[in-house]
Amino acid sequence: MGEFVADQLAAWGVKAVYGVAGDAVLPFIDAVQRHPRLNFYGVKHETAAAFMASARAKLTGEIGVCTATSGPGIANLINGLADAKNDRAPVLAITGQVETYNLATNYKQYVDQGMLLAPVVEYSGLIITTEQVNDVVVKSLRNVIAGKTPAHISVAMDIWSQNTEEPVRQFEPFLKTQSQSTPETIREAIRLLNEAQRPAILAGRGVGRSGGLVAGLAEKWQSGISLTMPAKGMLPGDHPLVLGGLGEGGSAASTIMLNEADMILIIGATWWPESYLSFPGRIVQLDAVPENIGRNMPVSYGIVGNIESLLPEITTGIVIKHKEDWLSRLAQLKKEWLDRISVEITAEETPVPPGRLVKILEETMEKNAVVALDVGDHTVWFNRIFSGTNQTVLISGNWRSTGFGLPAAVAAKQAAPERQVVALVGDGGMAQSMAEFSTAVRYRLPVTIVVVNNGYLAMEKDKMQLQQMNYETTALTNPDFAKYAGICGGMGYRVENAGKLAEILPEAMNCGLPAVVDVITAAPVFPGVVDKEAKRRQKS
Ligand SMILES: Cc1ncc(C[n+]2csc(CCOP(=O)(O)OP(=O)(O)O)c2C)c(N)n1
Ligand SMILES: [Mg+2]
Repeated sequence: MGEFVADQLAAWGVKAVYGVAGDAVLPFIDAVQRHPRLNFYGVKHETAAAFMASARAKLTGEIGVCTATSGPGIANLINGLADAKNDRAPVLAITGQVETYNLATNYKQYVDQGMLLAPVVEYSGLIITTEQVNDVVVKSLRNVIAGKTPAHISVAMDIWSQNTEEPVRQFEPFLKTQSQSTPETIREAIRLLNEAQRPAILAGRGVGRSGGLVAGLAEKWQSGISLTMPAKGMLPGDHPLVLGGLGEGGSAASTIMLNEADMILIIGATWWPESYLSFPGRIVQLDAVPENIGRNMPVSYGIVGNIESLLPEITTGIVIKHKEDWLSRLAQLKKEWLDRISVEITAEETPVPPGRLVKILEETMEKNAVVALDVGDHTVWFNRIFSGTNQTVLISGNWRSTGFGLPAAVAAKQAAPERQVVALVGDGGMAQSMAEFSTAVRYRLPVTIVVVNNGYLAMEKDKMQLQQMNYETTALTNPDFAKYAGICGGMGYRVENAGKLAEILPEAMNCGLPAVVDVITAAPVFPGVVDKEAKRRQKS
């Protein structure tokens, strides 16, 4: 049975399975290891296995697979599957279950797995006879591909040893058929866009490789561009029309532009931080997924289809109208913003200011690096300062789990060995996932983990501090992360001074081993939070 499942996965393009061994899945793991087109990655924690499957799916678009045993194994998968569900990453979880005759009893490690995972997967199948296998496995794969959503199958332990005569079902390419708006709908959208006097574009992860096309449209339409965090790097940040990120971690330029615009075209984004957007104008939204239209924002018109093919059509339909006043307003906003953050990226040396750390990291990394982010103050600093050239940003976008960055980096390096992979993680997130550093060592994956060591769960500290709460418990008791990297068999560096950082980072990135750069960083209250609090006080 293990062979059948492995063959079926390979036939549908799966290349890697991440998991932790446990007796209810051993035959499956064995079959994956023996399969010529599959690789099994034994990791330390099932949550990391699910994060890796999710990160791989986000980076490559292929199905990411994770596996775990029954009971505690599957319980640990939940967080990573929730991440996949929230960011629409195609992930399949395969778990073992107790023997058929122990189902629904209080036998050790039994839990109703379908019920346990119900909120985080679209479909959960249980295989208790060989006759079902084909249907359940293919149904789960179809769900994952067509719905871009996680699915789950569990296999009762005694079924693994039985054989099935079922043939492997070939991949069904029609499942990838995209929804497509009619030509009339597209024409009407273009007509609307041509009415704009002060246009703005909000571009998100769905832009993918079409960053150049977005820039082309913006140039002709004479609009500014705001980027959500996963879209950073899809368009060069130094393009004059790119005004930065959006929301708490974003740029004031971008927020002001979106509020002063009379029309916003949202392309491949669902992020709409309401408290930043009192936008009264019209919104046109373009997305590959129909249900994303109007998901989080009041949209007046939607177009659905392949972004790469629709953008040139829309651009062609735009009638050039000169919008000098708007363009000079955009230039002014961008300049004011760059002036404001220039102080942050050149600030005092010790401990390293977070803005300066992000800038040096950006200057050091390759133009097409993969950057895996964790969740915390360092993430909003990244959003604020990172301009981007052609990098891919991996992030736990909507679920926002700490501990995502390191496993995501490991999966990225293994999926795209030719690309430089850097993770930017907080000391809190590092502590949650640091066991996976030895996974990087084991599989010889030279990733660079930059630890923003500010001694706190700073994002939570900021909030507690501003609300006059006792924030003592957010202080961290950190081990020496650089030494830890060394004893795992990787390279470890500790940096206390910004000048040194510019020297050490390239060394770490080129050392050929997994490396940790532990950067002793300042923890100022994030300026976006200060601004938000000032606004709140003004109102009350
Ligand atoms: C799994 C999980 N637990 C808790 C949180 C709440 N949380 C959000 S940011 C943050 C702080 C993370 O601290 P650290 O990794 O040190 O990053 P910093 O904010 O200091 O840059 C926490 C605990 C979360 N998002 N996910
Ligand atoms: Mg921290």
